[in-house]
Amino acid sequence: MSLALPAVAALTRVGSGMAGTTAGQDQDRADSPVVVVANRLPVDQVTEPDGSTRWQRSPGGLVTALEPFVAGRGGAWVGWSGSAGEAPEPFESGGMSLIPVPLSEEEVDRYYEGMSNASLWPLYHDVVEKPEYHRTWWDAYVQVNKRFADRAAEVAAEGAIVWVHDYQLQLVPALLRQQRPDLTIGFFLHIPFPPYELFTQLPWRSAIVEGLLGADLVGFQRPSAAVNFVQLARRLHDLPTRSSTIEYDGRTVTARAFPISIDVKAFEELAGSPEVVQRAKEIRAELGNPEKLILGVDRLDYTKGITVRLDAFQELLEDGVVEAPDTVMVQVATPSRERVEHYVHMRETIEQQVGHINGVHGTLGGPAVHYINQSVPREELAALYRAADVMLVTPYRDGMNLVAKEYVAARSDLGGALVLSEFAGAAAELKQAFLVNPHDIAGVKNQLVRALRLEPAEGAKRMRAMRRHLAKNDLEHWASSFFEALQAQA
Ligand code: ADQ
Repeated sequence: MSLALPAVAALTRVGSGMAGTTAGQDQDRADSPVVVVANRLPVDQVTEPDGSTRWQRSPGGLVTALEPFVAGRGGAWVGWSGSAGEAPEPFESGGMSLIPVPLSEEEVDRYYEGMSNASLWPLYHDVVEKPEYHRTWWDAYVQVNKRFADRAAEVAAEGAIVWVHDYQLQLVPALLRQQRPDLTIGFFLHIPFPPYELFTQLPWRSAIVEGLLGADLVGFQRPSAAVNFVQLARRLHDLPTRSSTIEYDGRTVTARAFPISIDVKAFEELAGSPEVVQRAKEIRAELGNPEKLILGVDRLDYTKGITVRLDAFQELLEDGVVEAPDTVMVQVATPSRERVEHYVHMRETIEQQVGHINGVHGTLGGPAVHYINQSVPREELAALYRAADVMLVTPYRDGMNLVAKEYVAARSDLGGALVLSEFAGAAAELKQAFLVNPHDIAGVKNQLVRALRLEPAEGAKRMRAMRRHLAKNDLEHWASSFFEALQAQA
């Protein structure tokens, strides 16, 4: 990577001063020239068989993307460890200073599961489920955002670049700027940003907009989300705006799209390895060598439209257009947010639907839908992508959807077909997919049938075009273009 980030002047001090609760500015300021602020640290705590614990790098793509910009530059990452209670002392890992932020049990309930995942998440995803608004949740959100901002203010060097991530931390940019006007602050929203008409139902709408306006650069997944934000600043706060800038408090805030991606090369290599290709064959054999294999892979979330694809498949079975076990579906759904009520209900609905389809259309030892409510290793995921004839990605609304990109990256054999919701950010890029409106069940069925009957030559043409786009727009491109744009604001 050829970025001219601020030179690393000194090693980061990670000491008791930083672990303290006071901002400790000036005499106690640490000196990280680059600071990432995200809800979670880039490591997970694992417990060994002997009961001892250690930190392990999280498997997520975000860590891979940001590490080169943070590690080795004396950079720091501020985040929650994932467990309620006291936070561990700051520590070094992978060349970064990790600065844990504590969350109490009550804050996990109110800030994380409440305000973040039961208010903001559904509101920002087109109100697919009804958001709940509670003042106690909001108070906790403000309190926790303040804590994250305080930590970042403590570790950032004079004139440092700070990159804040996602909907859990939308107040951090302004709270940080209040303490540290010398910083260049970027914010990236991984999920959609709703239009004015939806956003304004939020009782604390002004505070959120002001929180985000604390940043110099606000990044979104899609251009339309950036437009929504600029419009909101104009209509709600009467601020002067241009197409992608907002004048606020004597500064110019830029709002732009930076579509996130995956480590395309790494995924392609994994999926093309002899072991994974062999495993793909085994998977098909284990499923009884069906003629057609349809695949869904998601975090178990109501935004992902898992019931849409089950409905479409069920109707095609009922119509006699497809037959099990010649055509089978595999749905892998990682358990997620299991303490939030909407998620408990959704899981029951999906399990009932799978049971119904298999009861009516399955045979002994030959179900029509294979449902796996587990997280699967990357190798197995890659093998599933290689084995699938049709990948069904049908979210009602999704910031990007990395599964769609992983599927395309995995298909270096140019096989397979992607059915993709037009409401996923990925649809703006993967234009050769079979695009669907997940609210239109007849349309989903039609496109699914087209994808199942796709001629190999036509499929290869579509796949090649999508792969060409991805090769140029990978995760490194995303991270470096955001950092470059942020530096230009400095
Ligand atoms: P998510 O909503 O979590 O991310 P997504 O982009 O699809 O959604 O990423 C999910 C990741 O989890 C993928 O890398 C996928 O491989 C993995 N995964 C899913 N199911 C799995 C399983 N059963 N086993 C193992 N791995 C599994 C949020 C936003 C998205 C946005 C990303 C990144 O909601 O819109 O694309 O952040 O910005």
